[in-house]
Amino acid sequence: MWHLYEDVLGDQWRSLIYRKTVNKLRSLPYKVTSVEQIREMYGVGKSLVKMVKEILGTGQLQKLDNLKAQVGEIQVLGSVWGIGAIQARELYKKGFRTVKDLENYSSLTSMQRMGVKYYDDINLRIPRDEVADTEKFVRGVVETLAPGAWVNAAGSYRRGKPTCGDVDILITHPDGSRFTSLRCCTHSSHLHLLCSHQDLLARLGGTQPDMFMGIFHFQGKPYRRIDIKVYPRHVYAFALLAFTGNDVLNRKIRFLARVKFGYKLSDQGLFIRESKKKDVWFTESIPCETEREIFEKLGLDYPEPHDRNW
Ligand code: DCT
Ligand code: MG
Repeated sequence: MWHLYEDVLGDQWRSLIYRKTVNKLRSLPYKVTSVEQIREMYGVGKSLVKMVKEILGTGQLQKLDNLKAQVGEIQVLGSVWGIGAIQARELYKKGFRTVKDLENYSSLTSMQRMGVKYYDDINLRIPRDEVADTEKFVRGVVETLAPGAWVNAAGSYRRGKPTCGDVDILITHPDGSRFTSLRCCTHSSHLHLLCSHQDLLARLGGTQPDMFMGIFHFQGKPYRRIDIKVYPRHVYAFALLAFTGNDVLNRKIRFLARVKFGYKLSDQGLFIRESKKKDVWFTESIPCETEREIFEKLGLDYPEPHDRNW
């Protein structure tokens, strides 16, 4: 209950009470087999005695089961595309319990409405062949906008997974002047081009011009989630590393970069700390043309993408 209140429900106060209680019970030199053993303890109230009694008598705790059910419903609401953990809790407080409940809720953003509408489809895994076909299709569209552009499917696809949760596509152009026209491909007017092109149907999600988050419907397959990100060539290796993942590897190497060298690693580069004390970094990244170079700069062995499934 301590963890559910803290991690999912964001109720720090209740979490603290349970944490204290758990630690207190854990610190006892004996296993509690009767409520009499705790009744007189400092800070033990009636409700805790009641709960311990229930656990000792039935091996269960109804309050925990209820809380787990509530948390499960909040997590489902939070799994809708565009709805975060905090909003999921707010929606739950407003009385929403299932994704279906959200269908006619007018206060959702357009992204969230699409997340609700295509919820079942989006939750299906995508066979990697379909990701490859999508990458090929996007490459074809991008080629018409900026010939010579690089288009790579990253994420779990690049790590060799047989199925993927979404399609993560990264784009750059080795020629800086061409890159400008490429950035335009994620602007809404150009998205129209993408949308009307064959079956690629998508909506602008983010406000940044170099990012497109959408849902597409390709060749009669289920509706799928796609993220398309456009980076300048000089940070492309960092972007490719970050969006190949997996997330655990990213956390690990970012942590290592920080503690070993005081560097900040992100999808935008590898930055040297400007001042020893403050969280201030130089804005210019250490140049790295390839992912291998990034690992070298961090003194780490280079893992092939399929060895990055930690
Ligand atoms: N990522 C990260 N931290 C996160 C989430 C993602 O660093 N919390 C990075 C690593 C993977 C990449 O972004 C793409 O993210 P997802 O598409 O969410 O993950 P995936 O590894 O591609 O897995 P899935 O098959 O579920 O899409
Ligand atoms: Mg992915």
